[in-house]
Amino acid sequence: MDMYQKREARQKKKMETSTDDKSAQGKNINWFPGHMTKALRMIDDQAKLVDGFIYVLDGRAPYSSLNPEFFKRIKDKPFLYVINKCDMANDVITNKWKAYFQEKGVRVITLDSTKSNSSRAVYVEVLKMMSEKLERFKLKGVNKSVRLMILGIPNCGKSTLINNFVGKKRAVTGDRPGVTRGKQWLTVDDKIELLDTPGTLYPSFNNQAIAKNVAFIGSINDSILDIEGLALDLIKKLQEINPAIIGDRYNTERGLEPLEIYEAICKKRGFILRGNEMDYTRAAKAIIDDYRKGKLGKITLEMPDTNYVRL
Ligand SMILES: Nc1nc2c(ncn2[C@@H]2O[C@H](COP(=O)(O)OP(=O)(O)OP(=O)(O)O)[C@@H](O)[C@H]2O)c(=O)[nH]1
Ligand SMILES: [Mg+2]
Repeated sequence: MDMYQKREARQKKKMETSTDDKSAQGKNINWFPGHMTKALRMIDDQAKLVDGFIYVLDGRAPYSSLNPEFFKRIKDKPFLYVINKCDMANDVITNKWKAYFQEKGVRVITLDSTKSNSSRAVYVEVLKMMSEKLERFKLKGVNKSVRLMILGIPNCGKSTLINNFVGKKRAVTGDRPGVTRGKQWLTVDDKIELLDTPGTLYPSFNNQAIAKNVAFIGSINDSILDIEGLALDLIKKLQEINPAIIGDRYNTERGLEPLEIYEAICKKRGFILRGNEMDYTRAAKAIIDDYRKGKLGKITLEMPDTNYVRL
C-alpha cells in the first residue's frame, strides 16, 4: 500500500468504527487554553466594577452557547441576552428561544450584529435596564455613564456587536474563535461604556452534545478537533433536523447512511486524492465551512425543549 492507500484505510476504519459509536469524535471535545483562564480572571476583576452585562449567545445554538462560568460573575447585577447571528438561525426557532427566555423573566433581544445600526434595539433595551442607575446619576448631578461588560463564548459576535454600537470598526473581529485578547473599553456616548472581553468556554464539557454544537458553530479552535469525525457528526445532526438540507446542497440521493453521504459528497465535489482515494479531510472542511457560512440554510441546532435544557 502506498501512503495514500494507508491513509485511506486508516480513515475508513476510523469512520466505520465511529458510525457505531454515538460520536464520530475519537475523544471528548474540550478547549480551555491558558488565555481563557487569564480572561476569566480579568472578567472576575472587572465584573465587580461594571453596572451590568450584555450576554451574547449564538442564535444557532443558544443553549450550548451559555457558559456556566458567567453567572458566577454576573451574580445579581442586571443582564440582557443578545441572541446573535439570527440571520443564520431558523426564524421560527429563534422566536421560540426568545419566548423561552422571556417566560423566565429575562431580558432578551434577537439580532444580526453585522447589519448596520441593528444594535439600536440593544441600546434602547440597555437604557431601560439601567434606567434606575442613570436616574440616580442624574439626581446626584454626576455626569457618569453606565458600564457594561460583554460576555459570550468565542466567536459569538461580541466585538462585532460593540463595533455596531460605536459605528466604527474599533474592536478587532474575525471568523475564528479567540480573536479578542485582553480587555478593551469603548465609549458609546455619554450614557454607556462597553467592555469587550475575550470569548471564554469552561474547564470541561460534561455534555458532549453541547461540545459538538459549540464546535459546529465555530467556537472551538479547529486545530484541536477531529475534523473528519466532526463532519460526520454534523451530517448526522443535519439529517436528524431535515434530510433535505444535505440533499439540496450536495445533490446526494435520499436514504443514504451518514458515511455514505460523506463519501457521496467527496465524489460529487471531486474531493479525490491520487489513486482514486477519497479526500475526507477536504470534504470535512467544506461541509463544516458551508454550515458555518450559512450556505446550508438558516439552521438552528437545538430547540428550547431539547432534552438537555435545564435552565
Ligand atoms: N452572519 C453573522 N455573522 C456575524 C454576526 N455577528 C458576528 N458575526 C461574524 O462572526 C465572526 C466572529 O465575530 P467576532 O465579533 O470577532 O466574535 P467575538 O465574539 O468577538 O469572538 P472572540 O473575540 O474570538 O471571542 C466574524 O466573522 C463576524 O463577522 C451576526 O449577527 N451574523
Ligand atoms: Mg472578540
